[in-house]
Amino acid sequence: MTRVLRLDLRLVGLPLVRPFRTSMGVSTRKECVLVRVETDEAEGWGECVADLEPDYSAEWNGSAWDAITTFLGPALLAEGDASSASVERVFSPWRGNRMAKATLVDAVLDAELRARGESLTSVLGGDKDAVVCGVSVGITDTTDTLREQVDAYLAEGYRRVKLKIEPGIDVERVAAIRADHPGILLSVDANAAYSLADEDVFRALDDLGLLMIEQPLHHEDLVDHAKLQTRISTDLCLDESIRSAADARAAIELGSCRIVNIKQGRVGGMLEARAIHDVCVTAGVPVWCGGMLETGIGRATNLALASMPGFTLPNDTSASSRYFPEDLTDPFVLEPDGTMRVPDGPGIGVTPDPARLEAATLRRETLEL
Ligand code: SMG
Ligand code: MG
Repeated sequence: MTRVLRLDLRLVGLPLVRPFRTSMGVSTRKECVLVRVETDEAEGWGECVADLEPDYSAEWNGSAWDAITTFLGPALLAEGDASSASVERVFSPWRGNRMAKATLVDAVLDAELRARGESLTSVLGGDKDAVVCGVSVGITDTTDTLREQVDAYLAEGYRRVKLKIEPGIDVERVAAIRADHPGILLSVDANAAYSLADEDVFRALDDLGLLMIEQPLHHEDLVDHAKLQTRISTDLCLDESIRSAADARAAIELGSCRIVNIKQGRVGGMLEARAIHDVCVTAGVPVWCGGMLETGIGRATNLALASMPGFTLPNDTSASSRYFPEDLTDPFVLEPDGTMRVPDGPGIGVTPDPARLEAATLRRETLEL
């Protein structure tokens, strides 16, 4: 029996080292909700992957804050046995709000594992102590700027480059990078910016030897993705369209993708992420861990996820220095071989630096029993 005694919410803000432009717009800073849960046994941390605006998903920082303070947090405090075994049931009366739910699921799981002295990676059955890292490169003003950024990331050791694309800034750019680096693992991510009418773009991309094309079509679509997958040979990967293990099953059965990007924060937390992993492994579909520009808290959680056996492709788990002048935790670094070590301390294995956390805090609220 574990009781949750207290939830400390913070909205934190950090500058990004450089603007990150995608087909959805430009991010110049990171803001996210962090929750510290205190149980009668330990503390645990969870980071929400919602952003400043509801663009990547319908959730945003304001909705996540409200969902946690109005519904999810009070329900957790009222629950006699708030453990990873019960938390999904506690949240089941409310639909959606998966990013908000993930924050608390992950925090409760972290506290539970810290109390038991077990690491998240060991409990998930992780089979690697370091994971292979890729980097996601935003849309730039010019092809030369993109070239410079890609060259610098490759020099750091990243083992896969993912280029953000949008209609009009796609084939030519990607072809230029492919010409510069014929042998690298290269992929693209459209964040749902295209439709089936753009078949010419996909046919041209199909000739560039890409590892995958990520979320080319509408975020709620599975059927058109299945049609597109029959028309090109490059593997499609779904990100936004996969919100649950049920979505993953549907996408795989329909043939909408051959690869799945798992973001635990998008799907309601680590338990649902594990369920998606299991669906994909059973179906022989490779998975990898996506990123939401997380601080060190979310990064540690993601690294544990990416240590699971089905994660066989490079992950969007880049170094702290790729995102922030200064992270909230000790910085995560890229090893010279392009891997990152999976924390193996109790729980997610990291906590925020108190002074840096304080300096980054924009808003706070405490919920107590
Ligand atoms: O965390 O390295 C990261 C960012 C990876 O490209 C990335 N994320 O669609 O996969 C994606 C995007 C979502 C965030 S865009 C603000
Ligand atoms: Mg994506």
